[in-house]
Amino acid sequence: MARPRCAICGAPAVVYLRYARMALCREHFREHLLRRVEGVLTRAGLLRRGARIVAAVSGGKDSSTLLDLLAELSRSYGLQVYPLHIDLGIGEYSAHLRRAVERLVSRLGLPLILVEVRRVLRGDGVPEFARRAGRPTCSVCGMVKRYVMNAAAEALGADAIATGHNADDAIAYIVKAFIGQDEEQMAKWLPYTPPSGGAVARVRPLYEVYERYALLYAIVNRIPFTHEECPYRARNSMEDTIKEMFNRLEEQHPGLKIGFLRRFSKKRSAEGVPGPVNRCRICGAPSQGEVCSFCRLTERVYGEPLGPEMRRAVAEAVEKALGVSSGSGRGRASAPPQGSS
Ligand code: Q46
Ligand code: ZN
Ligand code: ZN
Repeated sequence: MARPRCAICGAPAVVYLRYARMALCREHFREHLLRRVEGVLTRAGLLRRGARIVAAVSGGKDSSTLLDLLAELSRSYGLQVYPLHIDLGIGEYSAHLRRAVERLVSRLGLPLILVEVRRVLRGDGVPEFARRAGRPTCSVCGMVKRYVMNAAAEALGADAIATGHNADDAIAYIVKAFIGQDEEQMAKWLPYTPPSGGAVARVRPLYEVYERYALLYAIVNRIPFTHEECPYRARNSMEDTIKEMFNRLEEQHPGLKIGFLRRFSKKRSAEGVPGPVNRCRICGAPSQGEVCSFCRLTERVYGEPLGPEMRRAVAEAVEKALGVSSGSGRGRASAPPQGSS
């Protein structure tokens, strides 16, 4: 059987996009994904020279693909992209992720903001911290990641934090929240969440990119990432089942997933999403209450609130990555010029 050819240039195709009824070569597949990412960034007002975006990179396929695409956009539009990796201290798994991220950023020529939670949590990784706190590992992990991401974005004076959530993730969280009739959770799953109550804006540039294409992109472009799964990841979760269900529906109705997300985001505005309203009186991070959850939990586990220390460690990691030294740990670090080609 003849190898399919790219619908645009006739070169050998690497992908057939059922929803667009189109085969594409490696170059045009890249173009296609770039247009999707550009669309989200444009609507969020972030596709402009000088926009500062912290890209959270875990070392998995989605965020690695995201960083590669954002690096390309930084070259064409003059965005300032800052990769942030949080070493969560989850044994060998974290070590693999970190190596993948280090290879990726060195290939892209970007400075990496690397935050190691063990350095602040008295030698503990997230699993030990969660065990001592008597809380589920993933909920503590999520809290730590949110805290560090926001602190890094604040130290940089960033306009937004970009995460690698893809279309399938967004659908799974939306449908799960719908089942629980949790309006607040549902409203969070838009491509862009504006800054609110001190929390830095969030953008999900892969919102319209299917999981399988994020993976394929990473493979055909030989992007360093790890296939390994976190040992704490729940098996057969409701999210996984929802993803399977929607993939079956997509088989029968190509384009259904993108259509669903577009209708969902059109109908809602993120304005109504309630963000944190206070600043933690201990560390100054945005917080729902008087003291933020990071300070509260670390105080309970380690006898003192570690928010100020974590914010200092994050600010130092930012300064180290940018090769600047402000000495203060607060405020806005300035960046070396990026992407002018
Ligand atoms: S890293 Fe952390 Fe995930 Fe591992 S402990 Fe759970 S939340 S599963 S995305
Ligand atoms: Zn082509
Ligand atoms: Zn705090």
